[in-house]
Amino acid sequence: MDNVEYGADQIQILEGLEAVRKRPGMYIGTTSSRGLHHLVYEIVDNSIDEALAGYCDKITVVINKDNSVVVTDNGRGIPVGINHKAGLPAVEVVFTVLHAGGKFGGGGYKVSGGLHGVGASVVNALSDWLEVEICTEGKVYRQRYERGHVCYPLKVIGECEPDKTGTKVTFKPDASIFQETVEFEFDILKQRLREMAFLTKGIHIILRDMRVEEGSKPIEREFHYEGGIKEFVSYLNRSKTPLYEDIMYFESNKNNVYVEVAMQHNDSYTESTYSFVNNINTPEGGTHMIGFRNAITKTFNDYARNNKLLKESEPNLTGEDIREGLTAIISVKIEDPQFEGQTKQKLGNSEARTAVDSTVSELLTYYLEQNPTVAKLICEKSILAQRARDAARKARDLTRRKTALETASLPGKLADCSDRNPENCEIYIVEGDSAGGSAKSARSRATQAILPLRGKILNVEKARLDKIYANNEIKAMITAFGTGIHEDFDISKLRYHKIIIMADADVDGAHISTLLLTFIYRFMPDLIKQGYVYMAQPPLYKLEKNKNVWYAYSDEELDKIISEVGRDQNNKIQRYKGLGEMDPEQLWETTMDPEKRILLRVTMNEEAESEIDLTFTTLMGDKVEPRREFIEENARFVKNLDI
Ligand code: TSJ
Repeated sequence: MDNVEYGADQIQILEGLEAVRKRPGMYIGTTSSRGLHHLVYEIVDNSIDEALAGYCDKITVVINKDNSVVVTDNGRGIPVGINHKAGLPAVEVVFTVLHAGGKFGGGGYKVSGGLHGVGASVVNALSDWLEVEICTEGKVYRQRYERGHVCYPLKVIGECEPDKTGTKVTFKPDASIFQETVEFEFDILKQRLREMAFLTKGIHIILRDMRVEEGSKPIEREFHYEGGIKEFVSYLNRSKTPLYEDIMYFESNKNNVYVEVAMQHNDSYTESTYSFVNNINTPEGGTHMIGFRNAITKTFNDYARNNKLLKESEPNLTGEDIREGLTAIISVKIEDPQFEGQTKQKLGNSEARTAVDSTVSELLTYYLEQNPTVAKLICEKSILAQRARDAARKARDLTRRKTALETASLPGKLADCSDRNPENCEIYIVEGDSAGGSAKSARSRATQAILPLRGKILNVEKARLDKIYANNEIKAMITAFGTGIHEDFDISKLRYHKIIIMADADVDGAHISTLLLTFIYRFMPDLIKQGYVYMAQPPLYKLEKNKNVWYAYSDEELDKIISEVGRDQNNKIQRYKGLGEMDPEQLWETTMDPEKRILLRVTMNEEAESEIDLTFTTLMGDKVEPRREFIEENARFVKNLDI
């Protein structure tokens, strides 16, 4: 490297990037896999900015065999002219000066969020090497950096067609910084790039994975949504039944705030609203979300009153009533986003609230006037929700009063354990009476409680609250766990530190597990987030030979055991069709004995919370096709624990 002369400015530059390498966490949050993937988003954000400025409609992301990544766009190309303040080509400033972002070259401002507002220089500092190539005015320029250091001054390496322009950045993350992993995951990049494509209508984003066997074709996905967030809503509702065909779409651009909202109700009872600021998800919402909620509550109430859908004597619809079954995307783009709250994820800018509120109020009022059939459908659904909420409140008041009166009102079916220290205790949720019976006699009474559930488990995504609260299985779980639900949830009251779902190792069992997980996720998500929920792993096969017994938990394992003991007539292989086929002793030995069992902890990827949300929703929808997708992808959210 280093055939450049160093003046005071350059020394400062190097100190800046050295600081990034010393404390990478300060700049990218984490050096885990998540931080690694953020490097790609940061680079792609720059191309998205170019697209938002109107000069770019194609971005290609390639994962190379060596896990370096190439991001190419067909924008104007990072400016190569000398930046007078730094006395260096603008592109070199972009890559070597901290916080330079996209502000160089004049004109457009940086609207996309980037990672914590830092830019390409951070990616450069954290890369083993990085190369940038720019096509502009018939020439191809190149510069290379190693761990942030310039290898040679920007140079022309060839020619290109005179009207072709664009930027190509290749970088290889530094393994000494990303010590956990430097391997990119196709699915993680896919998820975020798809989201970026939804949020930037018209853009083509291509993701290509070259890490395939010699001779096979690379894996490639292209994301392109002419309808932008409107198509995002249609994607989120893909396995649901929409209440009406239209997807409402409202857009405005005033006072330096660009607002886009898309929404459609489905026939379910849960709300899925996702908000974004400068293409960054804001799971905790903020002013833009508040503006949206205000607007729809006010607008629908006005409409319902004006059109006599709500009688004068009846109370207003609440926001919750109106948002029942609503899928919505709120996307704002503002120049200087302020984030608040503990995790700095909540938008604070008040101009975002007024912009979203006025845009949605105005355009939704107009839409409802133009589309009375849709308006009526939504109002009627909201009124039903209002009634159900009322009934649910009464039912809930009843259960609350009950628990206050008789503290020990544990469900009759529960075979509780004797130990009173929750840390030692576990509860097995078992489907069916016969398996429940075996589990009861097999268990270790001191620490293992058994709750057998009968019949079909209610799908909480397809039932209203009043019905959910009336369901015996659900009531039994709520009282057994002890924590309460929703806003009453109190983890310190948890009665068992392991909640173990034990279901048959077949499709029905998987379905029951999912129903149970969906219930827990929707009503007490912290149980999952804090790692208290597990799945038992019953064996699939029993192999007996010469008085010896082996259990196999997968086909591969069975094959392995057979190859070890020899394949002959003495092998007696039994395939378990369900837990009920095991006697208590076998059930204990294979599935319940803490010394021998396999438990899977149910985890969720915090950053992909919305994705999990989708995954659960997908499975529970009524259309068949996406369900398979869930079962395959679900395996990723379940992590191996014991053994
Ligand atoms: F992050 C990055 F800097 F490394 C990067 C920037 C990476 C990639 C793949 C693309 C880009 C990028 C930057 N694409 N397009 C641009 N555009 C500009 O930097 C640019 C071009 C012209 C003008 C102008 O005012 O003429 C202004 C800007 C910001």
